[in-house]
Amino acid sequence: MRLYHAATSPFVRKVMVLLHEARALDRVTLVPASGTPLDPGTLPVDRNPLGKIPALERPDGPTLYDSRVITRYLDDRLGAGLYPPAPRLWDTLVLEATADGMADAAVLMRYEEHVRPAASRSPDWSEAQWHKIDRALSAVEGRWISHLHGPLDMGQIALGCLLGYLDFRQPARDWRAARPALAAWWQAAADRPAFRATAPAA
Ligand SMILES: N[C@@H](CCC(=O)N[C@@H](CS)C(=O)NCC(=O)O)C(=O)O
Repeated sequence: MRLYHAATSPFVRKVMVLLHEARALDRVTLVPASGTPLDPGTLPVDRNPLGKIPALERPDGPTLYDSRVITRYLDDRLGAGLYPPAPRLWDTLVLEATADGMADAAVLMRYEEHVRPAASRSPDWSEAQWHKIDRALSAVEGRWISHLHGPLDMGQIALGCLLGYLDFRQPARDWRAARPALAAWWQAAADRPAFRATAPAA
């Protein structure tokens, strides 16, 4: 299998953490890819018409894309056990969707602040993306802490990837301030070898 990869992407990191946890890194060749909506660069637009990574070339069918599709596929193929049976599955999927939604907002902020030409940037629009993240982090602090302390699943992994991305790209925003339980969870979880080996780097 070939994974289109960038070390800064929170979505690619989800796939990499899964591969580490499943001890299956040797099953995938990493293909460096980078670009933006304004300049797709080496993003695999011929493999994913949306021009986004991660994308996974596989031997048994067309290229897969969207991190949630790839992680479901690899979990099934590798028997990683990171999607539990229902009914816990529904919580895992909602947590993963919440974390991915925050990552979408954080990536849009990054594009707004660093890719869009300076003259047409909108601080209000960026701030509106941050509000989504802020609201969702408070929802996690309010209702997801007991799930976070259960068995490792893709919801927790997606959340860790998002929190790592916030520390990497938005260090001035103190997301920990009013969220002591979430901060404590991430401090411990970030020490897992799979998270340590995949921390974002410029
Ligand atoms: N929903 C997608 C989001 C992937 C995504 O936004 N990837 C970013 C990198 S972090 C990207 O490829 N951006 C290029 C673009 O938007 O043109 C997923 O879960 O895979």
